[in-house]
Amino acid sequence: SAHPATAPLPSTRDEVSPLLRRLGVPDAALDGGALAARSPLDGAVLAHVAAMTPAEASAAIGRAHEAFNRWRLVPAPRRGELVRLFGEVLREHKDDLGRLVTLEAGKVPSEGLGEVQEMIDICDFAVGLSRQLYGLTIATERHHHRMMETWHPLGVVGVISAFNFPVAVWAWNAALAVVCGNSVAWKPSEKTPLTALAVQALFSQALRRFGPDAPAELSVLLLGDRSVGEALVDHRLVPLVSATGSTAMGRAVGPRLAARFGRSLLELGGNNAAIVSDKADQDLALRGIAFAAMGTAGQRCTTLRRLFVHRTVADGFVARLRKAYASVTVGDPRRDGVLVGPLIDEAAFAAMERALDRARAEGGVVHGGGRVAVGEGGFYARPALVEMPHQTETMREECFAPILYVVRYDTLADAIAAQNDVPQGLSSSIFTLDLREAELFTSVAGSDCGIANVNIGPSGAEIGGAFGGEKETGGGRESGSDSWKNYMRRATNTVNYGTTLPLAQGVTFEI
Ligand code: UN1
Repeated sequence: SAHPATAPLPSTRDEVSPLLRRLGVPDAALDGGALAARSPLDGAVLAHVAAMTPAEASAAIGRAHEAFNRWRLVPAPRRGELVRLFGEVLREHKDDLGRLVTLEAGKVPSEGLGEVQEMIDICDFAVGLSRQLYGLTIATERHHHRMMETWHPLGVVGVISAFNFPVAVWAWNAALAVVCGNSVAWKPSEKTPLTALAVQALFSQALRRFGPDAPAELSVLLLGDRSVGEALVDHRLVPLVSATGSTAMGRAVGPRLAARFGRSLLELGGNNAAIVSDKADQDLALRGIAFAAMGTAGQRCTTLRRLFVHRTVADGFVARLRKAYASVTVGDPRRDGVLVGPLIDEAAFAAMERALDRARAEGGVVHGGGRVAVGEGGFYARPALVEMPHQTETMREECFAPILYVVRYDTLADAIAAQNDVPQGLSSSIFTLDLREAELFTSVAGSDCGIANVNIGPSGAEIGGAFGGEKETGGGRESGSDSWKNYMRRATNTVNYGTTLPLAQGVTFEI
């Protein structure tokens, strides 16, 4: 329920308890633990949940491995039935879980609900997928032989998720992993343990509805600090870890996994750009850019951070953008009309201030920015639009806050080159009505990102496509398309149904 601008709001702590109860999180899980769960809305401590030790995490992973050994034998379409039931449970609890996302991650209500909708969507996708885990049949060179591919599950799939998509990222991974026959071990962000507990409770509900074929520990939750994440990454019974977070996190996780030949699926930093051509529909561009840059308070990995505007239209367009920036309502997301909620914590706000200071020193002109007073405990920032003379070093780094840098360009080739000239490669857009420009942007000589859009912003991807990016973004693809193959191993099977043994490549070997 939304609140008008002036009416007093209930404390986040009061609001969260009945929500958690309805979501099935036991009271005992919320008190006395070492990990404080806070709301970014007001900084209040919502609960103290128990943090695991690395040894406890390893033991839980062992139990998930036992669960995998049983689950892999359940036919895939039956496994899909579990995910269908989970989607049903999510639909029943969408409002409560969405609200919990608002309270714990600070998203505005439509984005909190939108995140749960993404979970439901990936469940639907995975249910269909459970009947489509297709392998190829391949022409063999030999008589009376058949060659084919079979896809098998991997084992315990580790999931490390970030605070900014505290529930959907797990679901993109888990829904696919489970229909593929894996179990899941989840290390959520320390900043969002409550949503993780709620999701785990909802998944357990689906397991109970499914019946005795479903192992109770098909999904285990590993709450705790970095050492728990390390226990997951180092565990020899975890063949794949899908990790979403900063490039720094990926640099720690990737090589550590590689050292034991574990697989990684990395979704790391984005530093996403959009190009506004002189041939753009400017109204459409303005709306797309405003959401992509300011939505989620700039805390999506797909958030728009760099804007390249054709010099001939830049003055007018930037003036309109400044107006949009000045008019957007920043505040407690539970209030009517608020589009931009808080940053996750004080450190995020400090990082934003530092980035703006550096941009100024590089010749940038900053519009907006600074703290907005909303109660006392939360860190609310006015989104900043920063006119830059050219693409500077500060612009090459991802700062997880609502800062949009604007640079003017003369030729599309220059704009594309500048867009690509950063270490990250997640998402990108062009706004143009010119067919040649649009096609060039999506061509091999265009954007180097995993996502390249035309006439929509870089954020807000649907689950149906493969999601992820290149370079320091980590190269992983999750969610739709054929991402499921990441959660399985491929076996090539050659079957001889003849009575002779012809060797490949014409080799003879008579005994
Ligand atoms: C993220 O920020 O971790 O495209 C992922 C989007 C969302 C995914 C964001 N579907 O913005």
